[in-house]
Amino acid sequence: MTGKTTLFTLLTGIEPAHHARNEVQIGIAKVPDPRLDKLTAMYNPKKRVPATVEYMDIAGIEKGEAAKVLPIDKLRSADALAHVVRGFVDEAVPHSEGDVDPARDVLTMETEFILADMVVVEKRIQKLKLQIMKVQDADDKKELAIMERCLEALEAETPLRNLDLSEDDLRRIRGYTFLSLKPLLVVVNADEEDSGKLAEGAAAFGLGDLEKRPGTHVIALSAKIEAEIAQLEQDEAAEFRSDLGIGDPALDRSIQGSYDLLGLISFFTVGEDECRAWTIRKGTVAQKAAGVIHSDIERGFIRAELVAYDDLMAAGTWHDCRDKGTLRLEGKEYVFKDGDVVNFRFNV
Ligand SMILES: Nc1nc2c(ncn2[C@@H]2O[C@H](COP(=O)(O)OP(=O)(O)OP(=O)(O)O)[C@@H](O)[C@H]2O)c(=O)[nH]1
Ligand SMILES: [Mg+2]
Repeated sequence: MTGKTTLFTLLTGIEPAHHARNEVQIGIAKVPDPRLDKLTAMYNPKKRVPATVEYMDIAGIEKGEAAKVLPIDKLRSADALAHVVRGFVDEAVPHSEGDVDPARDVLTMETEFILADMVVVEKRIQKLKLQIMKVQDADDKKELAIMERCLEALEAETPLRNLDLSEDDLRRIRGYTFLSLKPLLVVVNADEEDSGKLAEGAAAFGLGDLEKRPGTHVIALSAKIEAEIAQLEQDEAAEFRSDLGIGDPALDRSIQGSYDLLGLISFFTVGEDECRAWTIRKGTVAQKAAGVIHSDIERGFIRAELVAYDDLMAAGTWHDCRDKGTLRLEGKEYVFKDGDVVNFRFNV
């Protein structure tokens, strides 16, 4: 027990149901975004709609029993994994390894993911070899080469996300939903006593090296303290934080960390009815971004009328952006940037 459900409840507001140990709980967290707060203050809309991230809460495993209880299929369906590791000492809460050692526990879980991936890779390699003996197919050969690279990495206990795979390689193996390829958020659930170390982050908990790996992000927090803070009014909470020397809200950082790891960015729509953050992947072009709002807007796309968030703040109003020339008209191939404030022109 590391505090996964405690954290899940804090992030999503869903109280721990009395579900069976193997059942998976799903919940939605609102992505905190100070920019949306500013836009809401500017437009005073009837509705404020933040971006969201969906979390799944699963039961923890004991060492070596992963295949028995880890719901691998559920994990495979996720876009990223969050591993909550035990950093707090509490005799009353059982720990599968007996003592507290975040670095060891991260490795234990990683080994489970690597073993699960290895099974899939080995099967696939066998099948590909047989197929290639029958028919010399270029795509099969390419996939075999990638799979062999993957196997070599896994045998060296290296997670697949550490490999420098090309876009084309990734496309070819996407369907296998490898666990060790998924972006990983490690959350150290630290002891209340260590609140002074939280601001230092990963290094203070022996996870400094992990933080440097590709697709990996480490956050340290105390679920217990966060649960106490969640009961407080905003002013009190801020005071409590500064007394304990804890920086910005850890839950906000967890959600933002998830969002970044997933390669997601936000664009905004604004107006008197609604100010809203919309979620797209980095690299999404204007016409596709329009489709996130409605398929009609994508189909009938004419232009995106937009301004960068900072420019809108600097100018003060949409109208002033037009005067200053920071308001632009972009076509369907324009690549959206994080924080673009947009009004789509479309025709259906
Ligand atoms: N002292 C202390 N106790 C905590 C902390 N976080 C969670 N707990 C306690 O640890 C116990 C287990 O917490 P859960 O959140 O249910 O742990 P879990 O990881 O979901 O456990 P499993 O689902 O069984 O794997 C509860 O009694 C919590 O109150 C913490 O930061 N400090
Ligand atoms: Mg739980």
